[in-house]
Amino acid sequence: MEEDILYHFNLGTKTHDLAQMFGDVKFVCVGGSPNRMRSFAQFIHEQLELPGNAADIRDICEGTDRYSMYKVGPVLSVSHGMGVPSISIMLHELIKLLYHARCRDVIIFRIGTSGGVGLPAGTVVITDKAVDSFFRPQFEQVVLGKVIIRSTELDEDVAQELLQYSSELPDIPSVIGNTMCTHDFYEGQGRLDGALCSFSTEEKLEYLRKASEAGVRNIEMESTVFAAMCRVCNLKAAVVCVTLLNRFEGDQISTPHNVLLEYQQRPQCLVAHFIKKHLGLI
Ligand code: R2B
Ligand code: URA
Repeated sequence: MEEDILYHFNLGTKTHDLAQMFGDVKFVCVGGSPNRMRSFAQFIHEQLELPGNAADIRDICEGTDRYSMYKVGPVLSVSHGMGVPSISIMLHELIKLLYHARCRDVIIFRIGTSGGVGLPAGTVVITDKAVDSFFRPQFEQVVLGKVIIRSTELDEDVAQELLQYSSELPDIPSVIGNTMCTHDFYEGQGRLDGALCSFSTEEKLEYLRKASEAGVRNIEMESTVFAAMCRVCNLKAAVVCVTLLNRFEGDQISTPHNVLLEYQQRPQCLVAHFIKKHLGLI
């Protein structure tokens, strides 16, 4: 293409020097909420002891309200919204951005929240395989009216390394397990508390038991397409999500706000530790 417009980022190859802006990126962290990804960028700024004021970090995508993007040294922090369609649009443009910027040896992390399957709230799940609602390690994409199936295996070494680092940090209980990705937060995740509910409590628990038997430790809404797209594009990828509740015990997120905030910092601390290790800072 003579010009590539990354429409949802409000960036383009003719309007921006992407190699100059992003050429030194080595780590990309993506997560659902724009505010959380801003806090993460500020946290990384402090952790890497970079010059300047962390509070002054600018949203590179301020020209659009679809996604937010912050760059701190070699780390790019990008929001992706909720659900497969939202993250997949973002990933198309992010992967093209990394290509245009001629980035090499990038590791990408999704840091997020999830519902736990038989784990206490606050546990960090490092994803082994991302599975769909039938517990299959695959992502189905409809292309030109036909279903294309892509594998959702993630980088095993990065996952093991993250697990090792979690044991070096206080208060980050972590496990490696499968992550189920659904297309809905309510019925799609077996919740009884949505506006619609077509099943009984017993049926819900039976489904969660089957998920658990298939190695599923948590449920969220983006991991399969994230894993599939990164794999096809040869990007080393990991998914690190904290559980906000144990779904065998309930559906509502009733944990106090300050506790939820602390939980959400756990994947951030773990990934920051990984980055610092890789940069030789610790
Ligand atoms: C986790 O949390 C969000 C739903 O509350 C969704 O984006 C996800 O994967
Ligand atoms: N995010 C989800 O997708 N599910 C939960 O239960 C909690 C957070």
